[in-house]
Order: sequence, then structure tokens, then C-alpha cells
Amino acid sequence: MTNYEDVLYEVRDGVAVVTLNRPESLNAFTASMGRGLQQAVGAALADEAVRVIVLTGAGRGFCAGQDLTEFREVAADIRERLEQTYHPNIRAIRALEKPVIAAVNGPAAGAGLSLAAACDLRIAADTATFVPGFIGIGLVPDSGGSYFIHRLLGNARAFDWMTTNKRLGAAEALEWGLVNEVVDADSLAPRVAEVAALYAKLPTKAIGMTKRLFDHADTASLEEQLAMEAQLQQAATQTGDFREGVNAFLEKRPPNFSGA
Ligand code: T3D
Repeated sequence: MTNYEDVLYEVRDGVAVVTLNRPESLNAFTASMGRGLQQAVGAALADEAVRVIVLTGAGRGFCAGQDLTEFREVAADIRERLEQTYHPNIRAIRALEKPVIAAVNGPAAGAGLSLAAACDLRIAADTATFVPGFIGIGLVPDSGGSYFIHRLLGNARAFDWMTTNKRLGAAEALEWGLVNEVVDADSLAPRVAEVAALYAKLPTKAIGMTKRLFDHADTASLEEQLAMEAQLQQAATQTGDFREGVNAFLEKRPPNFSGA
């Protein structure tokens, strides 16, 4: 277990678990937590043995967004804070060509909601809640919140929710398509471990490229998307996992993907 600033990092069997670690404030986000998260995501990127990342929170919260005690004094330059503390983490999660699963164990508010939304999959405890937060203190969605929530929920629902600050329960979040799955709170860790173990045995490079394709599809024309599919499929055929997948099929055995 590595202890980065306000963030714990542990790798086991191809799964990196990144835990936001300020439980006394529901893991409210500070500048130091921003640095810690960057270090943890960087470590997961650099380690070829890591094939899937789980992001979760210590204690009863996932992440309550910006630590508002840092706003006691007038926030000097929010733009710079966003660029230094939040943006590198959001970019890193999207650029990471490995699946990132948010295990939402409790309240996800403000930038904490944005962080969960930036992940590839969200599995929530039935006790988790989702709170826009920003409008509650007169701010606009940030840290990718306007981008991801808009895409996940569609314009009408996203606008209604983000401007009225309704606290959303896990069941409704599932119904809205904000999360992939809801399990009872005691089953969250084992269920996330099960899903992560599955991803740790899949062809990691093809999953990473699928992630890149889906992000590209948000703004691309059909022609641009077809070109990128062809380019990445070409790259996929160069992987060991492509060869293993074809061989396993022809030899009538389960594939043993290495992630290479
Ligand atoms: O550049 C920039 O920095 C700008 C970026 C802004 C991005 C943002 O994230 S803006 C949005 C900031 N977040 C919020 O406004 C959410 C504030 N928190 C809440 O609304 C509620 O705490 C929750 C809905 C998240 C959870 O409610 P509940 O009832 O489950 O818990 P609680 O009792 O409110 O909170 C428990 C403790 O955590 C409590 O401390 P205490 O009284 O036990 O000592 C509370 O003060 C603390 N806490 C919760 N959220 C924050 C926080 N402390 C600091 N900052 C927080 N955001």
C-alpha cells in the first residue's frame, strides 16, 4: 500500500485500487488530494501489470467535491485552481487506456460527482447519493461535470438536475443511466472486486482503444469515426491478445489474455 497525499494506492492481481482518503469530510477534495490522485493515476499508467483501476472513497463518502473550508477566504483564482488540481486528473482518467471503475460507496457531490462521471463504469452502493452541489453555492458545474453529466443524462435531465441540486438516490441514478449497477452496501467491495477481476483478464489494449473510440465518437463525423476505427483496428491486430484470441478460438479453448 502506497500513501500518496490524501490518497491510498494498492495493486493486487492486476487491479489498482485508488482510495480518496479524507473520511472525516467525506473525502472533500483539497489541492493535496489533487496531487495525490495525480500520483496514483500516474503510477497506474506506468505499471504494465495494472490492467484496471478502481476509484473509491474511504469511510462513508465517495467524494464531497471541493473542500469548502478552503473557500473560507475569497477564492483567489479558481480558474488556476481548476487547471492545477482538477483538470489534470480528469484528463488523466480519460487518457488512461485502461478501464477505470468508480466504486461509489457514499455521497458523490460537486467535483466528486464529476470525478465519478469521468470514470468508465460506475458501480454504486444502494446507500450512495449523487448531489450536483455546484449550484448550491452559486457555482457552475466544473471538473468535466457539464461535459460528462450532459452526455450521460441528455440535455433536459442534466439541466434540470444540475440547476436544481436535487439529491439523487442510487436507485434513481440507475434508472437515469448515471450508474451501471447498484448493489447493497455490504456487497459493494466484493462486487467491484469481481468486475475488476474480470477486466483484469480481458484484452486491455483493445479496451483502452475502445475507450478512445467512444470519446472520439462524441464529436466526430461518421467519416472521421470510420477512419479512427480502421486505424485502431490495425493497431489491435498487432497485439498479442489478438493473436491469442484467434488461436484460442481455433483451438477451442478459453483465451488467456495477457494485456500485451
Ligand atoms: O477551483 C475550485 O476549487 C472550485 C471547484 C469547485 C468544485 C465543487 O466541488 S463545488 C461543490 C462543493 N461541494 C458541496 O457543495 C457539497 C457539500 N456537502 C454536502 O452538501 C453534504 O455534505 C453531502 C450532500 C455531500 C453529504 O451530506 P451528509 O448529510 O451525508 O453529510 P454531512 O453531515 O453534510 O457531512 C459530513 C461531514 O463532512 C461534515 O463535517 P462534520 O460536521 O462532521 O465535522 C461536513 O461539514 C463535511 N463535509 C461535507 N462536504 C464537505 C465537507 N467539508 C468540507 N467540504 C465539503 N465539500
